[in-house]
Amino acid sequence: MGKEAKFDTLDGSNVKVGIVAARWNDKYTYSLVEGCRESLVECNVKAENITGIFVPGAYEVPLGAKHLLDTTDVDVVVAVGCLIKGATMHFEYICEAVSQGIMRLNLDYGKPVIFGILTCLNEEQAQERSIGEHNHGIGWGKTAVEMVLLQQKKIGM
Ligand code: CRM
Repeated sequence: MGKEAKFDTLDGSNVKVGIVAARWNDKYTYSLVEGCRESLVECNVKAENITGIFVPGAYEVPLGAKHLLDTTDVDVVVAVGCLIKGATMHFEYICEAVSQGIMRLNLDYGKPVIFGILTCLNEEQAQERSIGEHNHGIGWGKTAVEMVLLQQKKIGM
């Protein structure tokens, strides 16, 4: 078994998805959102069932995700950001806070919040993972649909 589910096993026609994305490093985050949207469409998620919002930076992403969970009827949120290490400790603090914040939402709400945050040591790593055929957003869209179907017991092992 591969590490990713196949598109034809993921019927997202009744799945409602929220996407919250950071504008920091928008060259990468916008491409990640596009990849995510494309894979949602490939899983038959309807355009009207996708709600997207932007927030300033990755640090704001967990609160943006919480906002979607509180104010919409989404089944899942894809949390998108791109952190690139700079000269200070800022990167480490934000990475830790964001990953903790996103896991907390998963367990508090009992709904999947997909960790779509790139934590890169340099621009090259961000580029490789967000633009072109290795756009990680594609996998995050599929993961979102898979987790909802798992919760709805529509797919299993
Ligand atoms: C990001 O997504 N955000 C970055 N931010 C912004 C941060 C947040 C602000 C306000 O709360 O702190 O929006 O998420 C950064 O400030 C930095 C700078 C890091 C540094 O070395 O000065 N980087 C990012 C980032 O890479 N990605």
